[in-house]
Amino acid sequence: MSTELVIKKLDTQPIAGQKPGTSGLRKKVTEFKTGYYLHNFVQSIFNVLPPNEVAGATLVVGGDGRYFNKEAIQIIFAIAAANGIGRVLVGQNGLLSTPAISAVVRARKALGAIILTASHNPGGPHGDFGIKYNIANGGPAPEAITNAIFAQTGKITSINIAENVHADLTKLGVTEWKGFKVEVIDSVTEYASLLQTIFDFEAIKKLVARPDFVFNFDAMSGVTGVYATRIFTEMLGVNTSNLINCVPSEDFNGGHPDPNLTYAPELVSKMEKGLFDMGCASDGDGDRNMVLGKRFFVNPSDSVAVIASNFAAIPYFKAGLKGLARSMPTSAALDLVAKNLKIPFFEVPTGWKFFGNLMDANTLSICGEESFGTGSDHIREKDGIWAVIAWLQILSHHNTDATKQFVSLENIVHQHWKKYGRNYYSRYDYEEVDTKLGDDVMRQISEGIATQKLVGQKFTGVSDGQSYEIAAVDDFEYKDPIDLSVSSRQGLRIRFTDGSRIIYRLSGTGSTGATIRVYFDKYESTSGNLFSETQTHLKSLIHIGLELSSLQKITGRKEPNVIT
Ligand code: G16
Repeated sequence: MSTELVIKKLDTQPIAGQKPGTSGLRKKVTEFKTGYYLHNFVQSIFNVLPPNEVAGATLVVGGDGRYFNKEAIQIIFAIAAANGIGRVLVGQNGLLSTPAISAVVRARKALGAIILTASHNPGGPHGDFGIKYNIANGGPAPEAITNAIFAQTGKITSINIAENVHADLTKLGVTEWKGFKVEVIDSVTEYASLLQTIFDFEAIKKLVARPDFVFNFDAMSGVTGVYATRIFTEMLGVNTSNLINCVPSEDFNGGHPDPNLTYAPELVSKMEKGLFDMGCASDGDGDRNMVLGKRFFVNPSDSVAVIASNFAAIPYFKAGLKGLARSMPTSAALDLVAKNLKIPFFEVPTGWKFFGNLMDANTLSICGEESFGTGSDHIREKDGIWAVIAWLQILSHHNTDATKQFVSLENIVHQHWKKYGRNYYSRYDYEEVDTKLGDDVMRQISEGIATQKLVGQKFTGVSDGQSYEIAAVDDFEYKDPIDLSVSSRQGLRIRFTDGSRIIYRLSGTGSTGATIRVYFDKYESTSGNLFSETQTHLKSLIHIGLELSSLQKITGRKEPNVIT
């Protein structure tokens, strides 16, 4: 006989500021631990979901293992039980990467998932925490749902909670109450099985075994350590000594688990020394990826374009691609691949949630974002490990004859540029800027956009002497072609007559002040200069972008914190 649930109602009141950003609600851990901050948000999710869909349904819960993950999971069990959920699937020790959660939701036909992560933001007692709701397709809830959850947080008065629900997260198996179960599942198995149906692991094993190819992976002390150990080592034969920072840590060992050139210094310096042929990193929750060749950085915008143009190397795409998509600030390299393949192409706002509808409507196979996100319709989240294996598969495809000279990652990207031309691309991040100053920078540009007075302005490039003329300016708006919903104010866009673009956005994933992002994209055709250094090549465009926004004058910042 299983135990009856002891359910009670807690009185609460609305807490200001619980508006989900680009990808869920992210705040300091200290805020999440105060009073009913977490409880209120979780109950607000249930207040939005139709009770008949919740009754007896399966919910997936897990996170990237950051500080407060385990306590938050127990609170979610108790609230889920009291709101009628029938079964919660949770990763062992509370660990499930964001892509693995998406895979489990789909495989188990769950109602949805609650994901506990602040992604690439630092963790620990003074770091960030985050929560987001994913729907039954395994992807992030669309804006209509996140807006409804936010509206609930503004009027919530009570929380339903089961007093006697607590489950041991360390042991696989089921704990049961009357009408409610918690099942602790292996964090890796279901996700790894899915990847085995997508890629040719045998071919990759042969690549990994080559003496002239050394691979290295940095999990940045995030959740992917658990996946890397099982998938790269046990399934693909990578030596354990080539995996670094693969033990998940509650504070990411004091690091900033953001796989980019600034925050993954250990891997970047090894790659610059030429120690490995391929080096990759993933973020806290395993959905972002960075791919490096020997002394060579693969820009994320190029990465998705190269994967798409080499789709035939990946068994999952053997029937061809349905369509391609990128977020608006991502470079236009992918557009050229779609054009060449004569398949549909979509430009969506920043945020993986915008790809879900297109995938569900069978019009999208591969998509990516400049923010180190790459993925496909195998799930509804971006997928760091998938992207790394996609590159391994492409390398193995180009190197089937072991007697020939090794075709490197750099060779493959260079071949791509020679075929399509190159989009020189860079992003400048100014982090933790005073919120008002961030708004002032955006206002400076948006006024010129509103009055259209920027159109027709001409500049002479400070370093290349080239003439740049503004052709069009707007604040990007997206109409979802499937559900026809409209998302406005998605980034200030300045387009030049030669196709170059400068884009300004405020990040929606930070927790302190404003992070200003400025994106630069300049196309060089196949007959142009394809092999310049990126910052040198973009110097004139960057200068124009900083001048137009008065960014340095308004914020007092001479340099960005991160340059990609
Ligand atoms: C999230 C979203 C991505 C987005 C990124 C950056 O990623 O899922 O789609 O590109 O944030 O957003 P922002 O520029 O607003 O900071 P993640 O990995 O943080 O969940």
